[in-house]
Amino acid sequence: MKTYQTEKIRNIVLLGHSGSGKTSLAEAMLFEGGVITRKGKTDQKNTVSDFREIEQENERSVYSSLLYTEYLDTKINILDAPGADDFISGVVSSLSVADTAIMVINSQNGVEVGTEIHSRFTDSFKKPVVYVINQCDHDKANFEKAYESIKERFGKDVVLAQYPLNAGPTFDSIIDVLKMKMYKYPKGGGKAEAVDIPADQKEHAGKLHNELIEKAAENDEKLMELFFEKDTLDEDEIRKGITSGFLQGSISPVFCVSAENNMGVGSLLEFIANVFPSPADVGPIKTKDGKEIKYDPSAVTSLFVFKTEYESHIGEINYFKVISGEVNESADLVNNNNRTKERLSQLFVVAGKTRIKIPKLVAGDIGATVKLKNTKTNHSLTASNVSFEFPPISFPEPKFRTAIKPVTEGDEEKLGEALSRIHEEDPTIGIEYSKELKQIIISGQGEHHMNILKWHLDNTYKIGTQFIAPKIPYRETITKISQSEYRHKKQSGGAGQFGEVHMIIEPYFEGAADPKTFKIGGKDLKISIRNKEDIDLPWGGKLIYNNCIVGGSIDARFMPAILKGIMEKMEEGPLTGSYARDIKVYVYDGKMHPVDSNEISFRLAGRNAFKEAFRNASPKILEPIYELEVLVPGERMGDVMSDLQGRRAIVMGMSSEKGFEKISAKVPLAEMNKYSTTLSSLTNGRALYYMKFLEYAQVPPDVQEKLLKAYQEEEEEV
Ligand SMILES: Nc1nc2c(ncn2[C@@H]2O[C@H](COP(=O)(O)OP(=O)(O)OP(=O)(O)O)[C@@H](O)[C@H]2O)c(=O)[nH]1
Ligand SMILES: [Mg+2]
Repeated sequence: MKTYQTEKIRNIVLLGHSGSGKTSLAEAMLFEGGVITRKGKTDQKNTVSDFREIEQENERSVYSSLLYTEYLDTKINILDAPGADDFISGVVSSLSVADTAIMVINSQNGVEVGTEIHSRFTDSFKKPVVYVINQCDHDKANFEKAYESIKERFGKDVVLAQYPLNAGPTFDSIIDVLKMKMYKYPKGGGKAEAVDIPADQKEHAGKLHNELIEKAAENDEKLMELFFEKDTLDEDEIRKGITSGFLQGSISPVFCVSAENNMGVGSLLEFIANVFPSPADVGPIKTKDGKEIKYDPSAVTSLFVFKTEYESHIGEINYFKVISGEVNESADLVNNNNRTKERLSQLFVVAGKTRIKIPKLVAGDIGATVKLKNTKTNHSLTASNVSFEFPPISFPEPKFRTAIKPVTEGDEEKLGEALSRIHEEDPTIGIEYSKELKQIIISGQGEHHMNILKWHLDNTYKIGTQFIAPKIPYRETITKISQSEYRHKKQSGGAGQFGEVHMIIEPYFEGAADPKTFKIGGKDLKISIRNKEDIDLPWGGKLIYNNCIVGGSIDARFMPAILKGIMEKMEEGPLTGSYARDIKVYVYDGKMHPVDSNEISFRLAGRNAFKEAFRNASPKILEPIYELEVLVPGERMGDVMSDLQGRRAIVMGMSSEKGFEKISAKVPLAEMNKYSTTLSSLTNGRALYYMKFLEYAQVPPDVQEKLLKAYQEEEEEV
């Protein structure tokens, strides 16, 4: 293949609800461009894009695929994203490098929940969107209804560029209101014959033509003047107006196709080549430190890796977009994220699993390379005379968690390696080896997502695993002041041990002043703080350690040992063995022995004094609370609300947003096990939700009771 120049490159991402026909459209685009000579089908497991075993087994896309086609001397890089919500990772990484999004709409259903989800991402990435109503050949096709749903949901910038004359099983003609022609397709699709618009459609087509002109003119002052002058615009002027509209995000044309029968695909490709912005048209990319890098082939070389995938026999394949300059085969670049040198010994243009070697890729193009040593998703590589980094893609937070363990003991290390690879390929999967919970916690977008992960462990990595209920990272704290004195003394044989510690503990609140006196046993106890250590605990919250020793009752050199003892108990709280937090400790008195006092003695005295004080300070268990946002179709609101009430949720607000009712709530993590599965079944998969850690809060008394009991039973078993 030849090297395409920046102006001759288009980068598109295919988005839309699962089953709308993205993979089929990609297949037709490759066929029309002559990249393939036979068109595959998803359900026959032979498309270029769904080449992975798991995709063929499921008959749907799971990961995004990079493909390309060539049309009108233009190279079109196509990223075919998966539609199912669980596989959002492929949508996000693809959008980070695409310059325009094509939202595929199923003509039977119009806007669906997948359309909604993906449009949230096109909004946040600020990418222009074109709507393609697919399956116009389907016997349940309803173009008008689908178009109305787009118009209703996405509003004023939506404008028709085409419409089908006879959507349904006899579909063969498209009226193009840009060119004011009708395209009549032969049976089996392919190259259309351009004919005059039939007389009975002329008026309707003419009206739509004017609407398109007005919308196109809106985006360019000069075009607007021209339009007022001649009361119309020619084809090229309309195209120019639409390109400007794309760049300003103020126009979204609508097309119609049948991907399956290959009708309308050629004219869509023509529009992509002629009207979609090239990387040269789009604004610069900002580096992490705010420097602007244009898609300029004559500038210094830089590229951004947006996806890493493993393939057996080959290893890691890194997919990248050239941001500036040119990348040549054998280029020596520097990975600026870890300052290591990388040689790009081979460059590829990619169509699914087919990789074609190419000597050079220029700014704006997308390709792949293999055998890099230390490079992964989100890394930036540049020529060695510069050292900037592009901001990483921010992937959505996981919202489904489970614990996993190998079936065979001893497979832990193998499992660890496999999981970290899986995370590299799909950054929306989180992996945490929790020392606290003594579990491997994996998290992702939903139950289906986790099942796909398990499939990989079974089939790709051949590691038998088992999902188990994930434990909750509880915390412990105290709710009132308490005092304790503890003497550690050991005198049997050899050197003795002696240490005595008196302490007061009280709950920590941000900004609260330190008291000067405490009432202990009916008496006022004066204290003065001689040294304060303000410790941010690694598991969240604070420990404030105050040395209030007067008159040298404990040597300053023993104070760190006492703290060590306290920390041991903070790490394994007295109630349930969970981490403790938000406590102030005042060590105000004690005793030493001239010979027997040493560090161990004071560590043990500190630890036990703290344990005793903790027990008497009305200790409480804290649980993680998450902020939850649920978007529900109005008619399912009642069911979703009553389910939330059963989960101890506190509803903070309700509002309407873009066709959904939005519920904001605070909810304990402990009650959210498998929420995505429940929500999906309550709403037929039509709801969305997001959750984020918010804070720790005290559990209600009945829950505390249950947790204490469960911990005691667990301890007795050991
Ligand atoms: N009749 C008809 N069926 C179509 C058309 N396009 C796709 N299909 C069918 O719709 C089903 C789903 O198509 P895909 O292309 O796999 O859909 P997708 O959008 O890639 O789905 P995900 O990968 O799950 O996001 C397949 O059975 C296709 O054969 C079309 O134009 N007409
Ligand atoms: Mg697909």
